[in-house]
Amino acid sequence: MTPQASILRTLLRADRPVVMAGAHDALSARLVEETGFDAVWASGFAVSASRAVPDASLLTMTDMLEAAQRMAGAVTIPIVADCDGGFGNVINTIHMVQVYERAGIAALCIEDSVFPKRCSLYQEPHRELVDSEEQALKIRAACEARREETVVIARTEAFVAGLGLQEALERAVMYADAGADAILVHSTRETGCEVLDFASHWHREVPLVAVPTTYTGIQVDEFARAGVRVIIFANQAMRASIRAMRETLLQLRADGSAASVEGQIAPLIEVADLVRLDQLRAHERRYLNHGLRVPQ
Ligand code: SPV
Ligand code: MG
Repeated sequence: MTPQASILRTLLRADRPVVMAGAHDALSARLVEETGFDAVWASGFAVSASRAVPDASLLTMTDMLEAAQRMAGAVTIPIVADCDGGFGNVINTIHMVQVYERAGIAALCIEDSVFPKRCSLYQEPHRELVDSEEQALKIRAACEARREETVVIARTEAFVAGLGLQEALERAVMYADAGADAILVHSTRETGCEVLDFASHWHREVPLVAVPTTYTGIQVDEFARAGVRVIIFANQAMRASIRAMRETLLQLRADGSAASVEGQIAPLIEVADLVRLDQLRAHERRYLNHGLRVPQ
């Protein structure tokens, strides 16, 4: 049994919103945990960016699993893995559930984009979705493939594909009937109108999840009041790191001295704390100070 999956299930039943943040590697996942988020979103967009490729099914399931697994190794809070469309058809999805579950990932988010996918945030003239019956079967198969309490989140891209509220609701109902533990309704509008409208029409117990990347003006509490129980800040940390690295590098290039950036970057002690240098020191004291030497 994955304890993180039961932690997440308890959070989903709780009386307050569940707030997650996206990570792209173990270090960013640890920052997500240290800053008090409930869970880590292993973002396909961010993991792809960290490998300097677009979020377009260029990385394999193994690549994505490895990234999520590294995150899981660095934190105690649940990892919610962005599994795109299950990395293929229903058979690929079943295999995916089995390997992700064995890796201790608490939750899997499966969307109705066709393979190869294009990130929802990319402008696409014709965005195609998997047929709703086929996708519902995929969700059912994912749920049935579980041996543990792994949370299955079904995500619909109906709004992103321009198919409107009715299609979004119909798909969400089908996915909930297929056994999904939560429904992620995605939207890339600049206002949260699609998601809030959807929430006002959602009368099932199955909790709703939103990813407010483009509709930035809505507070967590406002989402919660509207009936959206889970909020994912999917890529802000990764985008912040790009800005910070670029500015620091530009300054170093311009000034030619490390002093020019020292005051604006993480002090070395912060890096040491993040990588748990104290644990290394404790192990050295315990195992290397009795005649053993640190290998050179
Ligand atoms: C991700 O973070 O990879 C997501 C959210 O799936 S989005 O980028 O908006 O598609
Ligand atoms: Mg994604």
